[in-house]
Amino acid sequence: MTQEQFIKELHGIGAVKFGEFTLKSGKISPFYFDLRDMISYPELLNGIVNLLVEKIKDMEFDVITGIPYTALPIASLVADRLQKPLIYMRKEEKAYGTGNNVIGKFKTGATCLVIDDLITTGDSKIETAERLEAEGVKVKDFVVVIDRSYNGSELLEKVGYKLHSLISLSDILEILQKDNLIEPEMVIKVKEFTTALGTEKKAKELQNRQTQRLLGTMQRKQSNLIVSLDVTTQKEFFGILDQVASEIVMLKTHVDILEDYDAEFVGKLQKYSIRYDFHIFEDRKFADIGNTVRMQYRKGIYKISDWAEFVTVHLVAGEGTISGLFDGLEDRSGFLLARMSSKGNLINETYSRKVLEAGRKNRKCVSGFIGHGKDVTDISRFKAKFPEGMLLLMPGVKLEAGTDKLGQQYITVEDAVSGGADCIIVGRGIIKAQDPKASAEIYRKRAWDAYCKRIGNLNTGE
Ligand code: 5IU
Repeated sequence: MTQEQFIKELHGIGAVKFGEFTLKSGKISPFYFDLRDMISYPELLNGIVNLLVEKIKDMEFDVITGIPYTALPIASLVADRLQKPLIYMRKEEKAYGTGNNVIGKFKTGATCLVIDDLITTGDSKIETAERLEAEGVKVKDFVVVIDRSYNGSELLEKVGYKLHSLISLSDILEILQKDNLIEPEMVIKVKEFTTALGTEKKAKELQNRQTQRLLGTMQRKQSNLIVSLDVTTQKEFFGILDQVASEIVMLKTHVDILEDYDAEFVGKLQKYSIRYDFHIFEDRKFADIGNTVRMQYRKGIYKISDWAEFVTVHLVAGEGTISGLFDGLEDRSGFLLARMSSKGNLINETYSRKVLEAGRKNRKCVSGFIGHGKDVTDISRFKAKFPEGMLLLMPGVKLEAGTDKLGQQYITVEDAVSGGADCIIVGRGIIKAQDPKASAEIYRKRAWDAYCKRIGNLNTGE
């Protein structure tokens, strides 16, 4: 069987599908590969074994394995053909390194060739290799049927493994397109999707630990809502927090607004943040020279750096502000003001661009930017200039567009998020509502739906 025939057969039995598929993460993928049924087509199975044997025959190894379930029957046929011993790992793992997780006989230190059906990111291959190695089996080569990864082979190579594949996603697209088995529009969709996958993966590698934590919390809580709790007494503060805590990914504070701030405030707030799983974000808008902001952040009555994981930073004084704030501090990160929501603010295009550039240069302690825009197009264009992996937080958001009497300008939740906001910051829309709890629920749901829609169409997960 040639590679071309093989691809067409796979397509023929529905092992390679194109359309709209909802992944476990909720994201929508334009393609779906599932090789499980292949074992029921003897001719196809024979073809794949031939292709694998051809690929493998000159490699050096002592034993062979397939990752259960899909690849195990295939590996056993290949082992038989090459007259090599077969072993396999239990799917349900016992304790690591007890020697009980591998079924079959092998000498400790034996080199094992690993067969699998697909590779997506490479992460699970590395995990498999580590599990095998913990049982005394050495891994050098992986052979997969379909490589649908963005840079799986590079990733494996970095940690000392070699990836071989029979066909790649682009082989499949090429063959199916040649015979009009796939629409050109679908080919474009798939290509865009995989590029986004690569971009997303690359972005993840670029994000600092605080950004990754924030994104993790967003997924756990299914929330990209930040509530801005601008009130003047602790009673009001915790009264509202009680109602909104379960809905938010982050709480934005202006600690200096509180008239009755005391030594207990911070401890109490931190208890909430742990219990309800949200981050603390002090909107202090540090703007002075490095030496001064350093003291403003760490000293004084508030000692903000002790408790605020994220803070806002103006870059008007230059990059020294960033160094002054974050040098020598771990697990702290800033959001730089790249645009503001208030009418007549003095930030122009050039300033905004320079802020984005400074963020790129200071990734270790910058998680993203605060920004705004007049409509979806304006926001998308602004977001397009962001350094990879950086987040956009957007204030000036309400259920309905409008303004307040002091120049605040609001756009809707949907416009903010579909344009590119990763999180929305909402103050009065929630805290002045009749029922802050119900209101926070509505904002969270609307913002999260819009976020999933945007991310799902552009990017992919596993
Ligand atoms: N905030 C803005 N606009 C900005 C920046 C911060 O509104 O450009 I930078 C703050 C001010 C307030 C909150 O604390 O976000 C928004 O509150 P309202 O949703 O109540 O307008």
